Amino acid sequence: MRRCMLLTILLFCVNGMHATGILYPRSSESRETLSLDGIWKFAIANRSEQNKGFEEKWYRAALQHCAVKVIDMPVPSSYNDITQDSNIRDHIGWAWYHRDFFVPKTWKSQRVNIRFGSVNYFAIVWINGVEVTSHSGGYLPFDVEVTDHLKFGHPNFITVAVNNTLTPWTIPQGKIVYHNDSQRYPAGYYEQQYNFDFFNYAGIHRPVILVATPKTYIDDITINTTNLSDSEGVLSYSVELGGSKVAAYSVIAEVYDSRDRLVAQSKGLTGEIRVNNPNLWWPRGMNESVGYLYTLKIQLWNDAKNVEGDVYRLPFGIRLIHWNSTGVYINGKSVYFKGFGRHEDANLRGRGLDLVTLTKDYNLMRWIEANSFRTSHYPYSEELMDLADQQGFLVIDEVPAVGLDNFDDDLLEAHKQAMKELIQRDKNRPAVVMWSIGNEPQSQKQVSALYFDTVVQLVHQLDSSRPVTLVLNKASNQDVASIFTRVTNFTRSLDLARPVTMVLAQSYASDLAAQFLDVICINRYFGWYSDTGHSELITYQMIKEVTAWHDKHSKPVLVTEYGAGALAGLHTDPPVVWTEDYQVVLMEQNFKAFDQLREMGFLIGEMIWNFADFATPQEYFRPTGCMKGVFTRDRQPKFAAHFLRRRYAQLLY
Ligand code: BDP
Repeated sequence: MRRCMLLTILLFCVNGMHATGILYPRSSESRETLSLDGIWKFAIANRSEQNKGFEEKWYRAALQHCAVKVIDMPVPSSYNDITQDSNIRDHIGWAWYHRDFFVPKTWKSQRVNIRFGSVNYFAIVWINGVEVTSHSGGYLPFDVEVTDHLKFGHPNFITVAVNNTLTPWTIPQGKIVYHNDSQRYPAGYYEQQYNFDFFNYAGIHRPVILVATPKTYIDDITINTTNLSDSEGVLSYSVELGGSKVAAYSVIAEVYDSRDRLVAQSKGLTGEIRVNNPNLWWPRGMNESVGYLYTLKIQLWNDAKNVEGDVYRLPFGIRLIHWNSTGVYINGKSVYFKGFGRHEDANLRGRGLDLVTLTKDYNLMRWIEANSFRTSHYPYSEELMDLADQQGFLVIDEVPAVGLDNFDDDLLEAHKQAMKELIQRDKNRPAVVMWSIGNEPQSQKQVSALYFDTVVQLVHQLDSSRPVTLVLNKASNQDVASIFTRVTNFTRSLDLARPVTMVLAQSYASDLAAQFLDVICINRYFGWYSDTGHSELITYQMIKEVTAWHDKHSKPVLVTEYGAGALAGLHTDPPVVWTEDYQVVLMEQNFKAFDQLREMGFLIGEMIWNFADFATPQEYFRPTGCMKGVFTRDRQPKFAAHFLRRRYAQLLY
């Protein structure tokens, strides 16, 4: 593990790698869980004293006994919006968390793991003053065995140092910019910049859970549907065990239906299971039965002693995906995605897991008759993904590789690691029907071709059962871009009174990544970022654009973003940008294009940007946030939501 503690703002550390599995903590007859969520103690390190916590070893004792101002902080939550203090909201660098906890005596004979759902971005964890693990990457779980560090039947304490600094080698990327202009900035002044528009919320974002298992334990489970016939579903499964006496145990695999009836079984670490007359997992709207889940019960058995060992129950669905040049198919039926780009974002808790917002969002997505969403622009919580499995939402599962720019080996390693961790976490989820390896990279750069080829190959190798995509937005290649910029500036210098426009139909020409993908996803803001206010061009431009991508690559195309900002309550007629009215007009014009493109046979979906308004960094063109939601940030419908609902209700597969 590489640790660069001193120069924290240049932090680019490699993960403390865990073994293999990262199974969600579930209790069973052999497993107990203990949540460490609640109010923790919290402090930030001052800008000028970033290393003080390490120098003074704040992890050796309770934070409230250290020379730092300590406040209460809920876990899970982002820390940014909890106080009135802009230093905390805009903090860059180290933040410290601490809490006490008690471990029952009965756990002494067990193996105990600690598991974090996610900490943004880099985390170091100490138990009772001893460092036990570290992790980089803000949106994926990590765990580590802590048995030897715990005091059973006694109080314990945990300290977590969190660093939100983004660098050119983190996923997503950012950079620390020093301002040397002494006329305007005091000496040493720096800021964090990043290539995306969502606020870089930080902290312990998802649950912290202690898990006690037997010493020989189930470390990982993989299950896949390999074949479907009218009367049978064929599954392949594999199990990985951990611990020292693995050889003493055999594995029993049993499949239960949703009413808890045993329907099939097998033995061994790997094997095939056949389920007669299976209830297939179907997404919303494609079948009367939606989101049907079975349970795979894996049980270890000690033959010599004739006793049961570890037991884990994994929900899974029986379904097959395939794809070709014009479509994606679930259980043989072609899919049309009608859904959203979203964010995990809510008032006060920022990006922290919030079951209230999460549940409300599913209610809204069902109300509006969506069937899908993309986890733009990072993996969402496992609690959220569970409901997608259960409610039959199709998910395009995205890593946090948003806006990638320089493509060097260190970045590639971090990107590959994030992909591995995402697939490890979500591989068994029926709702996940596509992997997205990123959003809007500079894919016109020559160097990006080899880079994305490598990432796609890795994903195919890790999981050949799902298509791979990357969300593209290239407008033109760099040379062309600079020529266009110069022509535009020149035109403006001749006539300031009129807007300058150009129809962007060449975007497909400059991109170098689409050739490696199974499905092409594109983001297009016609009538908003280009030809602002010219809604009459949208249908024409969208049809040209999508057709060009398909013609060039012979692959299905999905529009993953289109949309307009709208301030709830603002109206004009005729509509102008930023009003609710214009948002609806823009949608209407896009819908006309989508309808024609569907008839042409290769458009496989439309996802409006965004489900709800969300927080951004402070920018003069974003009034407190991105306002492209069809719902407000507190989940009330804009005019657009009703309009979208009418469309989604009529759109069939
Ligand atoms: C797209 C990005 C998305 C932004 C959106 C916007 O993918 O994250 O929020 O633009 O500017 O390019 O609203």
